[in-house]
Amino acid sequence: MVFDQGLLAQLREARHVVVFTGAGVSAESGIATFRDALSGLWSRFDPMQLATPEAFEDDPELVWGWYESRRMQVLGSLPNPGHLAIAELAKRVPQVTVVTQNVDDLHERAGSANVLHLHGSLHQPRCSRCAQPFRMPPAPPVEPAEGRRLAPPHCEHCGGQVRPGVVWFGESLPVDALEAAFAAAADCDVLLSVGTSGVVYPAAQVPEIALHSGAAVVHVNPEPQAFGGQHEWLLAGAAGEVLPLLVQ
Ligand code: BJW
Ligand code: ZN
Repeated sequence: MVFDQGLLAQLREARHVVVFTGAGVSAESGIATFRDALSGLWSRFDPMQLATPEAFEDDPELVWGWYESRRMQVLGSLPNPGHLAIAELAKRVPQVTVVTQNVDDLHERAGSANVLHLHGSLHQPRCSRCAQPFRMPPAPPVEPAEGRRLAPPHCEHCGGQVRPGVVWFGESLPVDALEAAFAAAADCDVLLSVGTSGVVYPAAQVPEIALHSGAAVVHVNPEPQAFGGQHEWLLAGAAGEVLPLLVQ
């Protein structure tokens, strides 16, 4: 793959790079995306039955079982060359801020520090009543398979049902992470938008803010992305192939 020399120079001279990631960066680790036509989770599951607070109220066993099966899958997966290249970038640029919409911990396991998680984490469940964090036992009594219902545990403080620590549709994003992501986007010289469809708000504002603040925005995605403007670029390909070449 041949990169534009102007783009490479901007990256080399950048003072602050934001890497904004979505499900596509974890696809090569074997974690399904949401909206890919054949393999995306939303092609097989109804988000309104699984990823809303109402869904959890209506059928906690269905929702908890689904998230536990996804958590188990992440625990059995490894960071891929895309995650590793993002961690490597931090050694070459004075400041790198990783902003992810992903609920896995593969950036951290690849070595990225201070990752901003806009949509929470599969690994930080909390009480649905009093919001206290819940410490998961090392292994579940029954390893949940896709589609298996599982009763959520109860909070040790108030007895409420424990819920996944992710952000569902209609819920607010964690204010501190969102504010830090917006501030980083307004400050950066280059933003790499990796493996995201960019349709879920307010997260999708992050690259928009960078663009409006004069940064170069580089999309890394095997699918064509709708964009325009002289400060926007598309590097067409899989994150695990493009990023190691870009960062070398
Ligand atoms: C590769 C690849 C490879 C594949 N390499 N790339 C403004 C307008 C319209 C609607 C709204 C709006 N503001 C708010 C809303 C409502 C809603 C929303 O945005 N809806 C739109 C979808 C229409 N937003 C919300 O509800 C948010 N909350 C909110 O706004 O609160 C305020 C409020 C309160 C009350 C009422 C109204 C508003 C919360 C959104 C939470 C999203 N949660 C999810 C689930 C998390 C838990 C879980 O994991 O189950 O987050 S949805 C899902 O989408 C998940 C993701 O983080 C998110 C983004 O998806 P992502 O990462 O982009 O994945 P995909 O699959 O879409 O794309 C993958 C990409 O990778 C593709 O482009 C592939 O081509 C590419 N790819 N292989 C590189 N190897
Ligand atoms: Zn509680």
